[in-house]
Amino acid sequence: MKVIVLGADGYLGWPTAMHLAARGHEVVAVDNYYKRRITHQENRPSLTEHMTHVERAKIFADDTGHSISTYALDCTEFKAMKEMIEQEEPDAIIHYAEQPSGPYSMRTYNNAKETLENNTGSTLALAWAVMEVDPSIHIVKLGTAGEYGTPNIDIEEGWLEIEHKGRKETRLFPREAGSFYHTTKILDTDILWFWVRVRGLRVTDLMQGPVYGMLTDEIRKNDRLGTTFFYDDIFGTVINRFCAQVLKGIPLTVYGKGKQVRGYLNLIDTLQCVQLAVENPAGQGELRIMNQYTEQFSVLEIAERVVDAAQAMGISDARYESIPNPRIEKEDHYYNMVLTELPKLGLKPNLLTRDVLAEMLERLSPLKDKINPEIVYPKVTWTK
Ligand code: USQ
Repeated sequence: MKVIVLGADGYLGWPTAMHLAARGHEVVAVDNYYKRRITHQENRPSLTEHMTHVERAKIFADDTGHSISTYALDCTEFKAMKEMIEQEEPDAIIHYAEQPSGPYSMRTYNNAKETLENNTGSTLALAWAVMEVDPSIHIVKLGTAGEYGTPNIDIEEGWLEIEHKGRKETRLFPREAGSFYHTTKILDTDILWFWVRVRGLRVTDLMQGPVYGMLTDEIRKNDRLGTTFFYDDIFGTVINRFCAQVLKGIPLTVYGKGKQVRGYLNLIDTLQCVQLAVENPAGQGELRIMNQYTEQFSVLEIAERVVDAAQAMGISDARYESIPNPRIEKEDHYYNMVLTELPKLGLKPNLLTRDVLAEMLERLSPLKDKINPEIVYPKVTWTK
């Protein structure tokens, strides 16, 4: 299949581009370096050095013979997006081109506005361009499990059958996000659902939990093809942060009680899931929503696993501590996200074992001196 990856310079986008190309798909990688810009502006660069997607595509082609064509293009620019899609005639477009950080979106009015405009703007430009060029192109949007919040009922895969005053209806599962970023993802889903209903687009929305890890088949073969790794308070996600913290001798920053539960997955499972979604497209006129994670953990369970893996490697002072929670979120709650669709399509989970954590820690170890303790402790709070 021919697949365009929007946001192909990023943590998930670049590994996805290589993964699909290595498995025989024709890949077009698109990015405007927005994430690079904001992470540098905030003095929170990736711990791993990474060349641009254009440079990495050249190395990948030299190594493997699989060429990936590249564009440096702003996905909120409708005209440029439309021309690129017209030119490339893809079967599917994977949409990662979004500002993905909750803390960033909560910091200033300008950060909130930028997140809103970038995320909903790119989604609308994509939907409209697909409507004008070819509505049979399958849009695969990376959504987030954070759209659902933490309801006191099981989280179904996108839809909920409701019985009200004796009548039945199936509606989008109620959404209640925990950050302004997550709220923009709810709006993205609504934008796509509107155009599915009105113009019969073909869309898959993947409700993904926090991702961890840095190694994929392609990256293992050549370090220079590596992806980004953020451990800081704004762009880092919890498992990656804890790995960097434990190496630097910083007690792991458990926010509040640490009983917050989410569904997590390894980077290589994101690649599996996205490949399964692309190769098994949604129907025309369908908004297919799939929950995307492999294991549920509380923050405390994660902290315990990271401490255990670190101690097994001889880091004897590894420990965690509870710090005041900078976010407004439930710290002790019911959580059960249904997971049936992706396993039905063939997802084989790679779990968060001691070996997996040990490998991450070993891989990060040579970068220990580059870890800046000044950007670890959270500075953005939800309350001011
Ligand atoms: N947490 C800690 N300590 C830390 C960092 C986080 O206890 O040092 C807690 C948070 O309070 C939260 C949980 O860990 O309860 C997850 O936080 P996170 O920062 O790893 O993830 P989150 O902000 O929810 O967002 C990340 C990605 C986002 C993606 C989302 C999936 O940044 O792009 O959409 O994971 S989900 O969380 O399912 O919405």
